[in-house]
Amino acid sequence: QTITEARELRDEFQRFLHEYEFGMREIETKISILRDEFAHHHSYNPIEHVKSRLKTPDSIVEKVARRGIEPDFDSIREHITDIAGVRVTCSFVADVYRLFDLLTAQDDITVRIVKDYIARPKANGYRSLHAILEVPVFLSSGPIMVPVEVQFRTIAMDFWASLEHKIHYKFQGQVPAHLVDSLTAAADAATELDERMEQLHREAHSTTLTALPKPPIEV
Ligand code: 0O2
Repeated sequence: QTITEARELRDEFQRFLHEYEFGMREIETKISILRDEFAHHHSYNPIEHVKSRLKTPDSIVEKVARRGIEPDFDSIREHITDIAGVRVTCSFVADVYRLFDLLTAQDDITVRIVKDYIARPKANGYRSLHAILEVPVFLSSGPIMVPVEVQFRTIAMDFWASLEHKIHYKFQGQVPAHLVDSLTAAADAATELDERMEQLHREAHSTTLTALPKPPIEV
């Protein structure tokens, strides 16, 4: 292979990754507009934080090999849909579904896959709402549709998933049984906490000032 061909391949790979970065930015913008609109017009912020990441070239190569995908750009585009990822952490489960509904109702968004691990948690207790969304990106050569994996979850789900991920990584997938059991129990506790916090939030909002006891009148 000549140096020119190697450079062409490098440029093509950079263009390939840029497509995902632009798609990710489109989704980030949509989410930040929703967040600002909520804050200004509903005096409520349903989003705690948003985190985005692009899969590293190493991680893409590893997935291509693990899944037996043809190592060309078209096959990777077709089969790997989580190169761009955005994680939206909300306060409550109701906010997770509200955000999902608002984002997926937008005309330019196409919903490719939805995996509701909140309605049906994974065996280890993992909960989150996953969606592969396609968003248009307008390049100088014309528009393209870019898939972005959006994960919606609550703070409690995020806390659990982040610790589980670290434990999984530390034991390279071979997590001792007693830790697996503890993690599953912790996932149940996180679910209960989500329910109690949401209930509390609803009660606080349905309690109007007039329903509160009046402070004594000072004379
Ligand atoms: P990262 O670094 O977060 O991107 P696959 O993508 O092939 O591994 P699948 O079935 O296509 O799996 O996707 P799925 O089930 O929608 O989940 C993929 C992503 O969800 C993972 O990405 C994690 O971010 C998260 N996830 C799924 N299951 C678990 C779990 O049991 N524990 C934790 N902590 N996270 C989970 P990556 O690529 O593994 O990692």
